[in-house]
Amino acid sequence: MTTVPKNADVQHGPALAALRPASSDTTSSAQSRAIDALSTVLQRENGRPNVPVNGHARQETVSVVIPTLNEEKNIAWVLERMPPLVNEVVLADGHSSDRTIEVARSVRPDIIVVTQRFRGKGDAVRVALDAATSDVIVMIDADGSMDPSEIHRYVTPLMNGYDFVKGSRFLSGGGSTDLTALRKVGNQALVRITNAMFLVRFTDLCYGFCSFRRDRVPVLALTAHGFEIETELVVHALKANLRIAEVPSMELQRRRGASNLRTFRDGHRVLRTLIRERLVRHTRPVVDPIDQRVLHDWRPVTADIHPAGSVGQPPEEGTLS
Ligand SMILES: Nc1nc2c(ncn2[C@@H]2O[C@H](COP(=O)(O)OP(=O)(O)OP(=O)(O)O)[C@@H](O)[C@H]2O)c(=O)[nH]1
Ligand SMILES: [Mg+2]
Repeated sequence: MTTVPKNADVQHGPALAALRPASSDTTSSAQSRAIDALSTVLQRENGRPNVPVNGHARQETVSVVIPTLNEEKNIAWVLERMPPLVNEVVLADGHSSDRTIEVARSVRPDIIVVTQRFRGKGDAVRVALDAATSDVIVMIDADGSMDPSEIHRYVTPLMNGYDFVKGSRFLSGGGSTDLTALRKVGNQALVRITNAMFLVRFTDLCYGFCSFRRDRVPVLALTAHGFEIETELVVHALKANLRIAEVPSMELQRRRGASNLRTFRDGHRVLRTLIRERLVRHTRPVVDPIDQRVLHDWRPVTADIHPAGSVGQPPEEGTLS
């Protein structure tokens, strides 16, 4: 049985940090390869294989969640590149009018397909999270702009003490061949606003490649319907005091088909989310205020408990206790 070196993050943490320059816009494939190599070592030493639970070794499992809206030309590329560490794929479809689901099932027959209730990427993600069953969730787009071969970067930090991992196109080793000048400026402005509002130092914001432990989903308390889900995930992770890591990621151009994002409409939704989140202190109210009238309408307590005097009395003879 492989033993788990408890201090592996201490051993390798400085090495990872040394590979990561303080801030940079440049792309360095050498550094990216070095981070990947180190991730592989971490994975082998104290990653997924053996996590002791109650004295027994247990394998951690990984679900990949993919929102899709008319991605029949791209979904096969994504599914074919799933690394072996992925146990489960959940596809959350937005009532695609093309053959997205058919193609997905033909490439990966064990895929779990759920159909979202309403509209928008956020709604789809929330439905997919209800269906996922693994310990770790990785969220990835279906248009081929995010490379599944990077998934291990999102899983390794979770095995080393982090709760939430977000991809960044602006860390050394990351980059984008997809961002237009307008979107780049808009994203950077939103990053700066987020950093100023929440006193953090993120390098990226509007990017949906991320991962987290499934047992953290309740504290993430997601409500977003559209593309602002990515912002809500990050801000709620911050407010819930989760330990957050950023890893470099290379964004590619969507392979085929049209984007669903509208720069100004969705940028505005992200900004509104940030302002609302800054004004509301907690992700969820610590105390639920219950109105007296509501209390009056609820099932009376006497329906559920023994009548006074019956508690502790022995059952009558001949009755089953
Ligand atoms: N289920 C579902 N998926 C959606 C919806 N809108 C977008 N998606 C998916 O969410 C992912 C991201 O959407 P994109 O349209 O690529 O948006 P984007 O990546 O921000 O924009 P581009 O960079 O232009 O591609 C893709 O996998 C889409 O298929 C939706 O309403 N429902
Ligand atoms: Mg895209």
